[in-house]
Amino acid sequence: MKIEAVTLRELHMPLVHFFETSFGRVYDRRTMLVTVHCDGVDGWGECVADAHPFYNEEFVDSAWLVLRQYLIPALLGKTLATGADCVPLLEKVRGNRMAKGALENALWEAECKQKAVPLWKLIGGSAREIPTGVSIGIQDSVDQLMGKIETELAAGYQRIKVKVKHGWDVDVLAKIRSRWPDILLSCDANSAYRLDEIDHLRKFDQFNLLMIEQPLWNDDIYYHARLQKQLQTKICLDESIRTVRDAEMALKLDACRIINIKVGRVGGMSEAIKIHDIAKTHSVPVWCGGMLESGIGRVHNIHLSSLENFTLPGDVSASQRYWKEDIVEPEVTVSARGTIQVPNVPGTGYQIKDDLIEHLTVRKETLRA
Ligand code: OSB
Ligand code: MG
Repeated sequence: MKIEAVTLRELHMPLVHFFETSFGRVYDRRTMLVTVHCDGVDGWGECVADAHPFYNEEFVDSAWLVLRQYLIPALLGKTLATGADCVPLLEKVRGNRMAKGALENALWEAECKQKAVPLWKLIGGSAREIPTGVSIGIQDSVDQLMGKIETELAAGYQRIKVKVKHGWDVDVLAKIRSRWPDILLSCDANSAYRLDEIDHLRKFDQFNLLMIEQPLWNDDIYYHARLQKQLQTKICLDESIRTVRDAEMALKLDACRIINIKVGRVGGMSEAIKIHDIAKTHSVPVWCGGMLESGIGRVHNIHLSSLENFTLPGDVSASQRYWKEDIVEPEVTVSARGTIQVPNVPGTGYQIKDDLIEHLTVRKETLRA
């Protein structure tokens, strides 16, 4: 694959419903797409960085800059045998994993199209369909949240995850559990708590949660290990796991008993696969997280989730939960059993809607070799 040119795009996509986490509420998504043009084949990747550096350090504008000034120039004109071969060429740039991941995933897509194999096969997956859940943000009222949970359960989703923060946690979980005693339920704090709140966090144990996701600092592993010793509920790390070394440290310290893998957060498919593999050797299950992706990132998440240790339902839900119209066709749909089919055709199994993408694009730049 000769990398002849790379196109960057920023899209503005209004969300069907606002999404609120412990770090704030969003009504729309500023997202970034990367297209690699290689020997007549285009591969697409989505940069999952947020509009603001609140989930982690990256944001759309920083990713745009680092891609155009450093990452894309490091690849232009190069001939690579595989998508994964870009990783050492991008290594000189520290961090900026969401920016790197968009580029790497675009190259994996170009590779699977060129080789005419399904993406899941190229990455070593096996599952024909994947179990899915939903992540439900903080709402204006508990009644509104209960209504949403009802809708998602009726749609078939296998696991409900709710966002928690101070003032929206124990009482809310108690209400959910009293109405639905047996559903798979988890919560995500996005780093809202501190270690001195251990007595408060121990109250979560009464709800038989599948996990509590990222209760403490976004960059911490050690104190999560201290917390895990005092909680019955399994800790799942999201923000803290940026590399396979982070995952190894967390597993060895017993800082988490479940890992959320986001392909963008860890810098692309190669690192995501390594984290999947190391968790498997520790018998720790993983699941695929989401970042309110458009169809392009969502489709990569679906293929990634076909690896065998993705045994828990992911945050990979149907397009229509997020967008009035998604930028891929067919849109991502979920069966009444809460599963998504992994397309078994060459490439990703989804087509890009060029006209809609053009319509949603607010910024575009092509860099050529
Ligand atoms: O922590 O998993 C998270 C969305 C934005 C930033 C962080 C997170 C999330 C989600 C949404 O939980 C998952 C999704 O539905 O895409
Ligand atoms: Mg999370």
